[in-house]
Amino acid sequence: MARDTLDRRTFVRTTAALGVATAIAGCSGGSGSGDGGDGDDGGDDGGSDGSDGSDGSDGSDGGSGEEEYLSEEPDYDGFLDDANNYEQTVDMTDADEVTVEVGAADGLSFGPAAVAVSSGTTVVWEWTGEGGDHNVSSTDGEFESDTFGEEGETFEHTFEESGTYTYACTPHETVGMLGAVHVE
Ligand SMILES: [Cu+2]
Repeated sequence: MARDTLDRRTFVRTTAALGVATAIAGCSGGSGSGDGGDGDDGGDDGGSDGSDGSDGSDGSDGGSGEEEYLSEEPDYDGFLDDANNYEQTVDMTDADEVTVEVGAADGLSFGPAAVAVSSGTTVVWEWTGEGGDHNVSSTDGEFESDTFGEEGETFEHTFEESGTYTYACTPHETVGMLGAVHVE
């Protein structure tokens, strides 16, 4: 009996240690400030070790939470095919104001790269200071920021009309610094 318990505890501890090692290894890809951004590399092996109580209830109030994706991906006409940090469109249609990082993940990304908002929503792009000089330049010319490199700079645009808006960072457009806002 006693030994049985002990064995099980050892097993649990070993498993936990392994889980930690895996988590650490999983993070080592992207130097820093991982805002949940490690999702795109092989999240499907062994599935998101929820281990330490990341219950987050049904929350969306803390910010650092799980991202919800649109159930049906908008048609970006291939624009985001080479976009860094893009996997799916993050559903932020409940928010009045949405922040997108400029210089997310590896520094040459928008974060989230694709976001869905409701019409009337203001999107605030906020520079992280990573990756050099960036701007936000819409494909159809509807909005364009200045070019900044410093952390904390911001640019905003309010999307009144539904539709799909694509944009790029002009200096890094050719290396995949692309983004989109889908307005519902
Ligand atoms: Cu850039």
